[in-house]
Order: sequence, then structure tokens, then C-alpha cells
Amino acid sequence: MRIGVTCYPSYGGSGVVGTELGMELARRGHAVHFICYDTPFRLDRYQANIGYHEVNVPAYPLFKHPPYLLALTAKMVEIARYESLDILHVHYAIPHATSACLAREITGGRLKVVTTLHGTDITLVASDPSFRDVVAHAINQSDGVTAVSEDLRRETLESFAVRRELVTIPNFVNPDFYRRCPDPALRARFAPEGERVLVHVSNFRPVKRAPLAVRVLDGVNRQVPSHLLMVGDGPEVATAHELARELGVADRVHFLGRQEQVVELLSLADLFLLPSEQESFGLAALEAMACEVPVVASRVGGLPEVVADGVSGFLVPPQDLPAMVDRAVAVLSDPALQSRMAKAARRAAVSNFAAETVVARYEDYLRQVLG
Ligand code: GMT
Repeated sequence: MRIGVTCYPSYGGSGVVGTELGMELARRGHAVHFICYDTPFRLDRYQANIGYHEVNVPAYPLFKHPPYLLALTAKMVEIARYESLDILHVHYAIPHATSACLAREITGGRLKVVTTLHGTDITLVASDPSFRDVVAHAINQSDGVTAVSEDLRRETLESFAVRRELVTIPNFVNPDFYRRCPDPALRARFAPEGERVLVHVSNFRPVKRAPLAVRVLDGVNRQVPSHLLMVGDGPEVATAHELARELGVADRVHFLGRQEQVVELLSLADLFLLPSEQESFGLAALEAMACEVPVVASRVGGLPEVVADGVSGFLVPPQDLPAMVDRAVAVLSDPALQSRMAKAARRAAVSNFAAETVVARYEDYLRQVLG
């Protein structure tokens, strides 16, 4: 197949999935052309069968707002023609799916459009009703639509005027790359007295509730001496920082900023915290599980499809701080339970979400859409 892929190139789950999937499809011999406004951050080395085409948004004094949707559409049209694309696979509905449907119309209709919904394009759009009809239109007009969890699929059907089949294809992880690689010297730098290590990885947007992870560390640390690694950057980093100082645990919360590679850091951890308000899948939790890190997370969205409560971690009601502290202490104070959950987490990541199996499902689906 000749596939055009559009995703957000910056840090974020949908960009990671779009890029990793494109790279896996290229490895399987398909011609993959990324059409994005910047090089996707995981596209960090040369690979055969991959092209990258940058979307440049013109700045003209008349345009108060840069016309990204049109610039993206124009680039899709250009690449679809030059590279004889069969299909445009777009990650995230807004505005990628709308651009792709327009590009299909402009190029004469042979091109197929597959849209993968990732979550906030559906769940947060509810907060801006003016986008609802546009998103529903793009979903209805796509030739194929996938959702990254059963919960997101259901939510889309319930809250949008969607009259079509949606297929659930979960996110995935490469278990050969995401595997525990312990580094005792590095661990000792964060936890010199043999304390427990917790980790949170996110883009620190409000939906992630990163400051709650600091409160959990504070509660846990009163019972089990611990440190928390905060990996990533975003709008709530400063709030989390401030809170760590206020609670007097600044020396136990380590803000590490954005990290391209998280395997080493995940490999130091005994527990992963994901206290999100909403999470359509929770790719960060899956990556932790593949590195044998049990998860304590909110019971929201698609997380119950990833983390088996009581097996690979614990799920608690969102914002229930005492419950989160209680479950975290249960895992961290019982080495046998921690080790059992760590192994179960790895097993679930490999058997349910291995790249090899999930990418094959995408490949079959794209073929099916192409007829
Ligand atoms: O989580 C974010 O804020 C980023 C967002 C994105 O689109 O990049 O993540 C969403 O897509 C990920 C990949 O499918 C999912 O793993 C995340 O759960 C989902 N985030 C939310 O639903 C909040």
C-alpha cells in the first residue's frame, strides 16, 4: 500500500502511535509518507520506505490566523498525486480528518481516508460544542474509522451524531524495545537509601492531574520512604513544582523534563502513577507495564482495558487521593505483591498489546478499506 500519514508531530500519545505505526508499516514494505507540520519526534533516524513532507503554513497579512487546515489539505493533495497514494491515515480528528476528506474530494475520490480517534479529539470537544458537527462530519465521511479503546468507540457513538461502524484497534508497544533494563547506579542516584521509586510520565496538561501525583508521593512517603520521578513538560509543571515545595517534599520529587527515551527511567521504577481525569487509553501506562512497572491509575475511560485492577495494578475513582495512596502503599510495602504485579503487567503488555499483533490488525483494516 502507499500510505500518507498525518499526526501531531509533538510530544503526545497520538503522535507517538501515528509515527510508530507508520514506521512499522514501512518495515513491512509499505510506502509511508508522513505529512506533518514538523518531523514527528519518534522519526529520529533514516528508514527505508519512509518519506517526510513538511506542511508550511503561509503567513499573509490578511490572515489573522494561520490557515493550517488548508495548508495541510494542499500538501495532502500534492503528495497524494506525486506519490500515487492509496490511502490517507490520519491520527486525531481535528483538523486532520477534515483536511483528508477535502483532499480526497479535490483529487477525485480514488483516495481513501482512515481516521484514528485518540481521545481528546472526542472527549474534550464536548467542551466546545461548535466543533461537534465538524468532527461528526469528518467521522461520517471517512472511509474507515478506528478508536484506540472500546470505551472511546462507545463514547463516540453515544455523544456524536455518528451513523457508521467504528472499529476498536488498541494502542501498542514494542516489547523488545520496551523492556526492563535495570541500572542500579542510576537508581541509587535518585534513591540512595534504598527508598521506593514512583514515576509519572505525561504532557502535564490539566487532564493528566500531575499535581495529584505529588500529593500521592507525599501520602506514600509518610508510610514508605519514596521518591517520585516526574517526566515530561507542560502547563502544570510549575503548579506541581510549587506543590512539592509547599508539602515539603521538594527533595523527593525529581522533575526531569521531556525525555526522548523513557525506558531507562521506567526501569528504575517500582510503581507508575496516572491520576488522570480522563484517559481514552493511557499509552504511558502501557509503556510502563512493558517495563514491569505496576500502575496505580484513575478508573476512567479506556484505562480498565489496559490495567487489570488487582492484577497489573490498581484502579481507583478519579481524584480519590486516599484510595490512591492506600493502593500505592499496598504495592510498595509488599515486595511479593509488587513483583507479582510487575510480571503480570509485562505479560499483559506482551500478550494483549504487542506491536506485531496490533500493527497486523491495522494493516488488515487498511487493506479492507481499500477493498
Ligand atoms: O494525553 C494527551 O493529552 C495526548 C493525547 C494525544 O492525542 O496525543 O493522548 C490521547 O491519545 C493517546 C494515544 O492514543 C492515548 O493513550 C491517551 O489516553 C489520550 N489522552 C486522553 O484521552 C487524555
